[in-house]
Formats: sequence, C-alpha cells, structure tokens
Amino acid sequence: MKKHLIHFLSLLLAAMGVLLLMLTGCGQANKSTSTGALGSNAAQKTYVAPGSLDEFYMFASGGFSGQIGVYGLPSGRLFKQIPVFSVDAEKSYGFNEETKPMLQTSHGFVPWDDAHHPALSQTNGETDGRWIFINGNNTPRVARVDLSTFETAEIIEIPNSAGNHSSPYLTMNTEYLVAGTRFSVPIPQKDVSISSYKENFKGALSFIKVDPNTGHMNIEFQVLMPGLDFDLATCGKGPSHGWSFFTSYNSEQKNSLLEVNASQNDKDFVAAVNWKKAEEYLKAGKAKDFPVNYMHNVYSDETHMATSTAMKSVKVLIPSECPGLVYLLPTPKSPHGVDVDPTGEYIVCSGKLSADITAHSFSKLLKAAESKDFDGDVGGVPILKFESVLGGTVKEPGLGPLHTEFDDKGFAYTSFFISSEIVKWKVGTWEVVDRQPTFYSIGHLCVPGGNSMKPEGKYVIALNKITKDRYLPTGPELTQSAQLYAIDGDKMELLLDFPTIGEPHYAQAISASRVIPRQKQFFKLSENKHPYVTPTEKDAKVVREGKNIHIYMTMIRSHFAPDNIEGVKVGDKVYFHVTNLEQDFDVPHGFAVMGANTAEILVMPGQTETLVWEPRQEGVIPFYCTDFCSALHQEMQGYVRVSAAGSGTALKWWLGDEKPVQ
Ligand code: K7E
Ligand code: CUA
Repeated sequence: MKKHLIHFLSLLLAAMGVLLLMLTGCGQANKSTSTGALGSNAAQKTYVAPGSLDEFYMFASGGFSGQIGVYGLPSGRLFKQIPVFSVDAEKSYGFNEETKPMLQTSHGFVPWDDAHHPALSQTNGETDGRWIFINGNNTPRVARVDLSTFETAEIIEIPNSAGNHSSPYLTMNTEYLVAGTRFSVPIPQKDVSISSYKENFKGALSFIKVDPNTGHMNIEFQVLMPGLDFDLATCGKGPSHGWSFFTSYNSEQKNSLLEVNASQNDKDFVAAVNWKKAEEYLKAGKAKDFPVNYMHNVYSDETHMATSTAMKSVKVLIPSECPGLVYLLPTPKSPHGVDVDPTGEYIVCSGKLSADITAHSFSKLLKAAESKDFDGDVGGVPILKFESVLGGTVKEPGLGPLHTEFDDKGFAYTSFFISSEIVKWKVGTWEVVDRQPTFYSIGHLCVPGGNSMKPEGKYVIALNKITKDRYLPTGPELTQSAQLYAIDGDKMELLLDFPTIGEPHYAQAISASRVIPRQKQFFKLSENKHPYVTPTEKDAKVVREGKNIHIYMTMIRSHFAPDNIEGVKVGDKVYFHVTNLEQDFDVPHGFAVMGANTAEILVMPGQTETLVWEPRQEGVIPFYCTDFCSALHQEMQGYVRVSAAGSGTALKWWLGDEKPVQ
C-alpha cells in the first residue's frame, strides 16, 4: 500500500501543480502533542497499573509479517503474535508435523503471506468474540483464528483469485465472508498474451459460508466479474443485510503503468452484489461448476493436528445470466475503502484521487435497481446512474481518503493518507466536525466495533505507515506504529503512540469481556485423540518401523519419559511425539534436540506435538526443555545415543535406573 500511495501522491502533486510537502507526514516531525499538563492527562487515560487488565483487545494485521498482533487498549501493550500465514519458531507453527498442513496450498507449502484485514465474527451485527478471520493477499487464502485458543484453526485457499485483498469482510451474523480478487486474471488460468487483458481477464468475487457452530469455511459460490481490480469490500447490515459491496479501480481495464493508465476515468465502480439473490440462483441451478484446485486446511483441537483436503471444483455465477445479482455504482475516483455505516443505509467510499468522500444510499440503490435507472453496462453488469444512488458528499475533507470507521454517536472517522490525518464527520449532515494529525501517513483506522451495527466507540486507533522521528531509530527499518486517540469528547485527543510488529494495515478491537469467557486454559488429556498420544508415563515407548523411529514421550515438571534412549542410528528419521501431561493453566514445556533442522516445539498442557530429527553423526546427543517451567527446569533434559548406520546397538530406553525394556 505504502508504495502505491506514494505513487498516487506524486501523481496528485503533478496534477494539482502544488507543493504539498508541508502537508505530508514527514513535514510535521516533532510537533509534539503530549507535553506538560496535556501529557500527564493523556498518561492517566492510558495508564493500566501493574496487575490490572486492559479494557479492550486490539487485533492488528502484521501485513508482510503474515501474523496478527494482539494488543491491549488503552495501554498499547503487546500480548501475543499469532502466526497465521507465517512459520513461527516460538511455537513451531509451520515447523512441527501437526501444523505443516496449515500452510499447504495448490502451489505446495507456502510459509508466508501478506495479511491485511482482520475481521471479528459478529452476531446480530455485534462483535461476539468467537473468531477472527484474516486474508492472505499474495497466495489467495483466508484464515480463521479461534479466540478460545488464539491459534490459527483453519485456512482455506481461494481459487480463481489473484491478490486476495478485498477480503475478508463478514455479514452481520457471520453467514458469509466475502473475498474479492485484486488482480483480474484469465479464468480459468491459461497461457495468453497479457495484452489480451480486456478480452480474457476476469475478476472473481468469492462468497465463503461460515458454519455457525464450528466456524468451518466453505466456498459457497463465486461471481465472475469483468476484469477490474477489486480493492476493498464490506457487507450490508440492517436494511442492507443481504448485500455486499466491493470497490474497484482500473475501470479503464489496463494492464500496464496503472499508476497513470488506471487513473484516467473520473469514476470507477463499487460492485453491489445481492447475495440473497445469488442463493436463489444457486437453488435454481444457475451456477456452473468450474474445475479448480485449492486446499482446505483445518486444525483439530481433539487430534491436535491439521489436515489438508484438496478441493476440485467451485460454483460460479455469471452476472449476465443472473439479472439483479450485481449492479455497478459509479464512484469517484479510484476508490479504496468502502464502509457501511451502523444504520446500514450509507455506503461510504473513499476515492483516493477524489476531493470528496462519496456516500451512496442503499435505499436509493434499491429504487434505482427497481426502476432500471441504468447508465450502460460493463460486460453485461448494469451501471446505475450516479445521481440516482448518491446519498451524500463530504466536501473536501482532506487529501487521499482511505478508510472509514464509525462510533456509537453517529460520527464517522476517515483516514487521509496524504494529508496524514483523521477527519471526523457527521453521518447524514456530511459536515466535518474535527480533524487531528496522525504521525505519519495513516492507512486504516480502528474504532472498537467500528464496522459493526453497534460500535463500542471510546477510541480511534490510527495505523500508520511512517514513523520517522517518533521512536528510537532501529537501522534502516523503523518500527511501524499505531496511535490511540480518545473519541469520547467532542474533539479527538491523541493519547498514546505504540509500535506494532509488521505493517498494521487494519485492526479490529473488542471489549475484553466478550473474549475472556471463552478462554481455554488447557487441553484435557482424557480427550486427546492424537494418534501418537502418550497418556501416562508408563505408556512411554520407542518403536522402530524400518528407518523411522517413533518416540512416545511425556513431559511433566521436571522430566521427560523416557530421558535416555539408545539404538538410534545415523540415517534414521526420529519422530519425537511429545505429550505434555500437565493439567494446569500456563504450564507449557518445550522440547529441542541438538542439530534438528527445525524449531523447538512448545507443547501446551494436555497437547501432543511432533518434532522430526534426522541425526547425521554418531555420538550422544542431548535434548532439553526450552520453557523455564519449574525450579528444576534446567534438570529437565535427556540423551539420545546415535550409533553408526548398520551398528548392532539395541533399541532401549529408560527413565531413572536403566532397565531392559521390550
Ligand atoms: Cu488500505 Cu491492504 Cu486495507 Cu493497507 S489496505 S492501508
Ligand atoms: Cu519443562 Cu522446563
């Protein structure tokens, strides 16, 4: 985003012929707003005393880190990094045998992605604290994180997509999450000239059904759109429940130098998709089965393992064959964010190159669709007349609007990348009531519940791209950053800067009280269905199957069973299946063995995890617990004797006194 928008900045500068540098972020260095009495007031409002809990969780995307960062508000304290599309050495996500399948795709194992948009599950238009979803932008995927464990529970790949950016956005009861493609591509993929863009390229909008009980995702259908670049999305609520909205740029349908070529038209489009209508068309058998390849990966808290399923087909609806399914709303100009206000009536669009913020009216959209108030079509998708759907305009609020969130008092907050500020305006009267600078170059912003029907309000958090002069320098790469503003008064008040890990595109926040009741403290050993579980110490054993050795091992404060193993040979593949026997909150044990070409495993109470080790040299090799679990944690260690390939060393193992074992 950063680079693209810097291009837009230069374009805008050229177009307007004015020097805006004084308005951009870096020109505002050291304009401190937190000194003196103001500073101590702000400190008081963000101070969470030692031992006290924050009021909100904030989940921020890590952008190119592929993770979700979990922070407390108002303190800004970082609690956890949840690995989603990235491997994580701390907890072995993507390294151990159990979680490797999570990162399987139709392109093989893909241990990285670019995560932009966290989306908290909702019930009746309100965040419910059950799950949080997030997109993988690069190799199109959507993940679900379970908020009882704060671990990634499911990842589904999205076929016919390329750049899963307008994703994931949820309906008000989490019936669907929508995922639009940023890059149009040939569908199905084929070897054609890039110059045949207009003729061959299409954009798929995916509708993924979410099981209300398990959260499991399933691609219900796709809508095959003309070759536009679908940028952001949102879903209707209240009266507009049943509809989803996608911004697009490149209505010019160009395939090179988009910074210029896709900025020609005065208006681009928001695609309004009636998904309830789509369900009718599906029932009526109007969908076509397209052959595709994608992976669906699900982690089970019972087997403590993920499985990958290869999927082969997807249902596709073609708009020209399904009247009333999709309308295009002309929208100035290269719109980025699209956000529906809490009443469900206004569809607020941020045209990056537009002087104004445009709000479409949902009730007018319905009327215009009914009376076929069309202004041509694109590839068979009717365009509604701009004037017929326009609900209101915020006049010249700032430069480079990107995203809008709402509070509980009828106000909207829009981020402005170029003028680097948050602008507060009133929904319905469209008047600007306040503005505050951000430091610097804000992307998304976040109000707790700010995209739901019942925003919790209280704070707005700016998620910034540039932090020059704000923090101690850390080499060429400076930290990314969030800024917390109080919004309970008439004027926004900057309270706190805090760094984030990775680029925080978007974040969502929720009252901690909605999340805490579902917390899992440990896994019940009696319910552990891992195929290599070792439920008690006396079940510990070592089994050779050809060159594979399976070690059924347990861990408890402060020893492994077994802790002495002999009979392993160079050329063997050794599987340490380690079960943590603890049945208490906050007592993980770790396991690492010298020379293993992987990460440690960090096993939660009641869980089993597997580390694979292929010893290459003879000798006696130590292993140990990596988590300081007790006063005798250092003693939690053991040895494996490795003999030459073909040696006659017998397989045996013990804990305490050596004794023969079968
Ligand atoms: Cu505006 Cu990817 Cu939502 Cu970055 S995106 S800011
Ligand atoms: Cu177990 Cu340290």
